[in-house]
Amino acid sequence: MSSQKYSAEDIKILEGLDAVRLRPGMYIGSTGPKGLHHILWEIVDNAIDEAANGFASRIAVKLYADGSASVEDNGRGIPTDIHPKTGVSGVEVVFTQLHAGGKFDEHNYSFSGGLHGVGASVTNALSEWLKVEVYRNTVYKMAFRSYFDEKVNKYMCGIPSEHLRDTKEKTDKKGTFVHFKPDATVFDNVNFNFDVVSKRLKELAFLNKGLEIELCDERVPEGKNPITINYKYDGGLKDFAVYLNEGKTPLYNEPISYKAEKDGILIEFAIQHTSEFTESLISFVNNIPTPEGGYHETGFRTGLTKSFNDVARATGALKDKDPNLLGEDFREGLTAILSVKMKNVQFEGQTKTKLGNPEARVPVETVTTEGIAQLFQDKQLKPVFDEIVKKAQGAAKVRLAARQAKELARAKNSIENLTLVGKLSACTGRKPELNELFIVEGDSAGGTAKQARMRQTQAILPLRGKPLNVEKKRTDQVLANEEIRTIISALGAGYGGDFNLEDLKYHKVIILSDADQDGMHIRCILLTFFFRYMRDLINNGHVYIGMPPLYKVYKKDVVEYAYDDEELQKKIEIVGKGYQIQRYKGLGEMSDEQLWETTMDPARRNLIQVNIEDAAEAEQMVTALMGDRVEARKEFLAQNANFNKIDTFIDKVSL
Ligand code: 28F
Repeated sequence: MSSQKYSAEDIKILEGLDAVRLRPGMYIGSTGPKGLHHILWEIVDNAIDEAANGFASRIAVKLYADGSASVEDNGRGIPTDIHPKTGVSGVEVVFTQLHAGGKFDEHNYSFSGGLHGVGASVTNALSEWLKVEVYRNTVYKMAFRSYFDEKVNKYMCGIPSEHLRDTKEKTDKKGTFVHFKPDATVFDNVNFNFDVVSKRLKELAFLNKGLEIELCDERVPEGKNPITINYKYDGGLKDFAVYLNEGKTPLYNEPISYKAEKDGILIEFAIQHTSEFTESLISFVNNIPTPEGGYHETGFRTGLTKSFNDVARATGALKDKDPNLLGEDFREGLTAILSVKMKNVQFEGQTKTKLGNPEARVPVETVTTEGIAQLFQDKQLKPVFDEIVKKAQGAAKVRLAARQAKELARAKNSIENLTLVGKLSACTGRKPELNELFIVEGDSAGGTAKQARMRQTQAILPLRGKPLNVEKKRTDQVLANEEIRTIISALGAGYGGDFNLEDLKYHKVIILSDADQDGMHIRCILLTFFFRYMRDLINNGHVYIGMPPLYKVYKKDVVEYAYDDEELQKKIEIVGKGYQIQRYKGLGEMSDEQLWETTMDPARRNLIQVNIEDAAEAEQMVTALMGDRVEARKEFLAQNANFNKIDTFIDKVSL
């Protein structure tokens, strides 16, 4: 691909930038935080492409105090020559023509491109201004801006304000620098979120072995130094696996990895088993996370099962007469990262994060099988494969024992189920789409909620004590827990591999717990449980966190509620002189009327929808909070000392 002549001529011109400003959602999904970050990713993606093609080794991202952001790479620099047909420079084409950059060109072998894959021009269209510098012996500069033109009564966007010129200023640098300020009239909020940006850059550094990515945040209080972080992982996906397994106990020291191309698809994976019982597979297509899975994951799982069984037979752990082990046996405690790069990707699913290309399955399966077989040839890896097989045989043993126990208990079980559901105050309505299940902390709050609820559509399930921390438990132990079984039977849709959304009896599952440490813990345990055993419930947006108010501000018959400290100040002003404040320490302190008004009434309540798009992060949080490593938990809690911060678990994953 490097031998290919590739200049301004190759760019295809399709549409003007007005269309983007007219309908931002069509190009960047939304004008919320996701869309805002999307226009940064478009620029970062181009720099990543340049690096992935072998021309750049370093990318620097900077967030400025004025709300602008810049990205710089040390690649070849966007072509500055003039496009013969249009008479404008390559730089101008890249930033003013939609679909520029050759991404949609057949012969240009580029894998990059996000959900919308529309390129840097979209960033320009949605920016107040955008400046480009190209370093090729001398410094070239160009600038664009967006403004309302009163003469034509029209918003002009991404208009060249300084045409590309060679400043003749000498430079040793090579590459491209792009600096832009998101248009505040387009986005709901123009603050880049440090956590979101740093997390994604770190992920990109893992996915692009050896690439150095620097993040500098200058938005610090006066007198403070900017925050600078450097990411560079010479181990690539292996380092990613080690990172994901922080706080867990690996079964072998170094992850194993493999990379190959098959039928035009580039496939790379790294795996490392731990002493945990759950599986965590994190997959990517063209550097984009695919938490909903898809054909690449299917191929990968099948490939692992096949090749590990071959390994088990080759080592003699499985005899001719023995049946194969199951995929789930080999995946117990497995942390795996799968990265696939291919053309013409189609994303499907609820959050468009599922790979819908069936042609990806077989090549991934083949490469996985070949990869494991080849790694197995390496005699030094013998102890690694022995551990993997041993772990899988242990899992199979438990699986068989659990099945026996289940069969024995079945008769008894069906009777028990009846009494379990007895704790539930069901609703009378028969339409699951309208029905809501409130899982309420404590019997007393549960009682209040029963008084407060709308019988037709709202069911109440009080939880006595804490449900089991499911993170470290095997399925049979989890199912032995009464609180957990109550939840499973109340929802009516099964669990684990048998979970079936179609049987779900409540389309909103609302966790209602106190705003204190205990409440946070219960919330975490429940989310972990749903994450592990009913992930589709979360993926399809059925899980919510109810938000009871923290304060009541009142005077005679004026009553206002505040859900956080900031709001409290506003409410105090509304109520005015002579106000009184009640701080709610728990749900139990509210009357049924108050609970209804503030927390349960669909017209007035605040609900946070839990939307786990980011399995990697949830995985980490869950491990830190729920795992048995006290140190990791302490560290996490120290960093998130304010218990309200646990909402980052929800905020972050729903951004
Ligand atoms: C800060 C963001 O955008 N880096 C980029 C290049 C390099 C080339 C290129 C980009 C040419 C004809 C489109 C250079 N030399 N960082 C970036 N680095 N785009 S974007 O070419 C764009 C194509 O149509 C480049 C030779 N070939 C390509």
